[in-house]
Order: sequence, then C-alpha cells, then structure tokens
Amino acid sequence: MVEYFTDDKQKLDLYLDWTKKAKNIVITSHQNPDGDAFGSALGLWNYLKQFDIEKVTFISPTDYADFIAWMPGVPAIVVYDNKNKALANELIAEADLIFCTDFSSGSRMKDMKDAVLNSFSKKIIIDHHEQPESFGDLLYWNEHASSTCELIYQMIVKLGHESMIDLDVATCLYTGLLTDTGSFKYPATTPEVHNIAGKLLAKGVVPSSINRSLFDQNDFEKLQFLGYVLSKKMTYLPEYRVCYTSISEKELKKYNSKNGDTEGIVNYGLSIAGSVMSAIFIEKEGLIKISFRSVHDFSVADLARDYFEGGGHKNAAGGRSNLSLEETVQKFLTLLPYLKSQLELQPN
Ligand SMILES: [Mn+2]
Repeated sequence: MVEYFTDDKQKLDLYLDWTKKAKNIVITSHQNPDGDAFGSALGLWNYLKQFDIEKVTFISPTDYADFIAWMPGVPAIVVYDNKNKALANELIAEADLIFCTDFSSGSRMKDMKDAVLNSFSKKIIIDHHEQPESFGDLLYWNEHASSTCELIYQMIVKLGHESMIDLDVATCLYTGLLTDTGSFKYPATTPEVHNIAGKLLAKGVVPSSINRSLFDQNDFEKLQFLGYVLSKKMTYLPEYRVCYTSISEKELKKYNSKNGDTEGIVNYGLSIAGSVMSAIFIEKEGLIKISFRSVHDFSVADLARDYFEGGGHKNAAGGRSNLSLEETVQKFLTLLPYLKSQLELQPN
C-alpha cells in the first residue's frame, strides 16, 4: 500500500472524482495539532470550500494550542470533545469522504479513531510520516516531503487548481512549511520547499506576520516556566552527546502550564554545540509523553518505535511510556550505552 499517488494520474483523477461527488466531507488531523496538522487540514478545508460541496468540516481529535488559533478557518473547527462528540460522530458516520492529513496511524486520532475507522466513508490519507498504516483507500504519501502542506500544495497544483490557492489557503500551507522545517532549517528544506514558499508569498502571505503570530505569543508565565526548565530540569551528557529533560505533572500545574506550552522545549537540547539527540519526558494524565529530536543520521524514529511505543521522522519523533517519570528516564538512560557508537559517529 505504500506508494505515492502524486505521480499516478489515474489515482489523482479518482481523488478528484470522489471529491466532486462528495456531499459531506470530513477532514481530520492528529491529536495535539501542530502547525502542519492545522496548516494541511485547514489549507485543504479552505480549498475544498470553493467547490460546490454541501458540507466540509474539519474535526480536530483534541483541542488546539493558542499559537495556531489565529489560522483561517479555526472558528469553524469542531473539536472532538465531550460537548461536540455526538455531532462529530454523526458527521463522520454520514461522511462520504474523509481526509486524514499529517498522520497515517489510527491511534493519532485518539478517541476519534474508532468513529473514523468504522465509517463506511472513503478515506484519503495525505502524509509524510514514516511507515504509514494502510487504513485508507488512497494514500498520498511521501516521507521525504518537508511537510504535509508541501504535499497538499503539489496535489492542488497537479490538479490544475493553482488559482484556487487564495490568501487563506496560502497562509495555511505556508504555516505548515514553516513549522515542519523548523523555520526552513531542517534537512528536508529542499529547493522545492523554498520555491513553494516563494509562490505562497506571491499569493500575499506576509512571513513577518505569520512568524509573529506563531512564535511571539508567549505569556510571561510561560517564559518563566521555560527559564525554570532550562536551569533546573535539563541535563546534558557530553559523553553521549545527549540532552534530556523531564517535567512532572506537579511542575506543569505549579507554573500553570497550558496545552502546547512545552512545545519546542526539546529543541533547546539540540542547540548545545556537539549535541546529537535531545529528549523530553512529560508526565500528563498519568502517562509519560516523550518527544525526541536529533541531527544528522541518528534516527530517533527507530528509538521511539523500538522502545517507546511511538514513531515519526528520522530527526523528530514521539513516544509514550506507562512507567513512572523516573522509571521512564532510567529506561532511556540505560539505552544510551548501546547507542553511544552511533551517537559518536555523527558530525558536529
Ligand atoms: Mn507534518
């Protein structure tokens, strides 16, 4: 099932045919949405709105953080929470087409998973994560793409719909390109990525305002929390070139930390000269959520998959653990001697 249909005219036509015939389309993305999750889902939503389709709804499996709450189309989002669950289930059950963007593993839809997987609707997955599951009818996938937004942009252009990329669509797609490439610095930042970004700027996107909306919306408390974490909670092990951070639920409460406030902290660990891998362990609702980042050829996707029930990309992955926070960190530390030779091998 692993294939691109980017290059398959027949499948692209099939996709367009399904879209045009659909009366009720549901778009969904992954839990704890990031810039690319919202960028791709809302980019698609703003694009599909221009077709003659009765209903197009973006249902987010979980609530979203403030840093993406300004994006075009956000007020129309249905969040799959207790209040909206019944309505969302009805929309999903009635849908004739469901798009899943920026994920390809059912579990990333959290509580919404069963409703989507059990729906008789056709399902199209658009994604760039490694090792996709095959729960969809069409998979528009490329693990080398910088972002799902890049894939959506290419899909729209291949269909000859470039003129339907209005400022709202462009704003959404630019947001995903920007955030998933770490502001155009990760290895997936190809000439094509900059080409697309340029095309989106020509549609009227203003990078300075998108950057400010995304990255300069901290409240003072959040910065103080960051200061606490960096000074008291982060450990660097030069012998392994590894940085790790752990945050307990108690600490999150003490600093009144909101959903999304811990986003990006893991990247500080990679900013240390010589560092190859950074990990953050966060205790939340009795579970330990883990984010990994790495540079060069050291794959945190393998590490997450093999030991922490997760996965992702080579240089950015996530996982989880049912052990306590201390036990999870211990488990991670006991793995390091086995990873040492690979970590040492990486250039500076
Ligand atoms: Mn993505």
